[in-house]
Amino acid sequence: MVRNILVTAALLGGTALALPTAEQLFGRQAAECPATGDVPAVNVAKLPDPFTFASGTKVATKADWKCRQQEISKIMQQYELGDLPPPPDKVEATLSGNTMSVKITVGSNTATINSNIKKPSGGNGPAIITIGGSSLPIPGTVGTVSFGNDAFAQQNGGNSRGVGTFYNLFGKSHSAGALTAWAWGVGRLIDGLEQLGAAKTGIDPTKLGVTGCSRNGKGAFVVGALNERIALTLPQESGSGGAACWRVSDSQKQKGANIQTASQIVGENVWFSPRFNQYTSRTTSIPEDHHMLAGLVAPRGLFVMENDIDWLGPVSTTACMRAGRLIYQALGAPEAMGFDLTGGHGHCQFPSASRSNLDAYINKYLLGTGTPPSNLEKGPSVNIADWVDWTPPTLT
Ligand code: MCU
Repeated sequence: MVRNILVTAALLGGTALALPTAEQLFGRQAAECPATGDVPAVNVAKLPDPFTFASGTKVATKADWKCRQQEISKIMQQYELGDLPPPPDKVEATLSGNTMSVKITVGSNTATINSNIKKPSGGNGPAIITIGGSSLPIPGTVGTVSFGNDAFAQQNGGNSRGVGTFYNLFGKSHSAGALTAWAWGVGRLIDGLEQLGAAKTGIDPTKLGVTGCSRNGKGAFVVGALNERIALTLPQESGSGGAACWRVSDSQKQKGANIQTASQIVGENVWFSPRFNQYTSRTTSIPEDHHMLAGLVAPRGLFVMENDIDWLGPVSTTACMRAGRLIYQALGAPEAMGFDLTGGHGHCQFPSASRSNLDAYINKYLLGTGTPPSNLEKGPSVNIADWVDWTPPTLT
């Protein structure tokens, strides 16, 4: 693999090559963590403990957490997301006007993705990658980079499984669901931005955010979780499959709520891997839940926006993301994750009441000014003891 050669050359102190990218460094770090094979199913009614490895070893340090994150990522891929492939053999990016074209080579297959770029007004500044567009009030000082997720992996009901650019590269029966496919595709857009550089694109590839709403909000969350190079993840009204936890949604459904559950979601669309199907009627057997999706983003910036719509699971998203914030607290970064559930507006219509909170996250993690409030949570009241029976450590 090209990547390994580059990493090896960099380790040997080769000067002819550019410094390794964040992804290459991350790959090197992976070698320092214990290898994770498949993790067996469990019987855990509450949200599984993020701070205990599958082996039973406790997470005590921030370095342990980096390894546990890699394990959690693998477990999520094993149970629901499908496999995230390694980086491709080759990426060749070009820029013509506002269009960035990224040609991707995987073995003998090639594909090109096109992205519309809007430069930040100040030049050489941050940008937000938009998954299928965005209704957020993105300030002019922050650019945008479009990702055409529908073409990359279709999300058009059960018959769209395996359709799109990702599956042209990896084969129709690849295990990745659409969310994972998009995460891989966004990784290639970031490769393209790194390769072209800020002088050409006007975008600093170390200051990237990602957003999307509803089904594309699930996408934004998974894109942020699986791409270390994203500084700020902004999922909007992602609901079930995003900010909601499968277990909490099942319990709310049993109490009579009209809420989307794992059993429903796998019949509606192809967001998840076919591997997930066997677990949706017994979500308590899954050794992860979506508080750990937030945990994969931690301690990078994460601002989760939700709406008061039953189908999205207001209690589920609030409880799930509170459990996620316990991970941020354990890492000593309580300001880096905020949760804002504001109702009284149409689905995916950003409410002005959330503006100051959104701005605080954009300012800190993309523009480098100010600090968001610590432990930001706005939502219905939940009793977290119903869902969490582990005690977060203080990671040193
Ligand atoms: C909240 O996202 C989805 C939801 O999961 C689906 O059940 C529903 O069909 O569509 C929502 C959506 O994407 O709305 C635009």
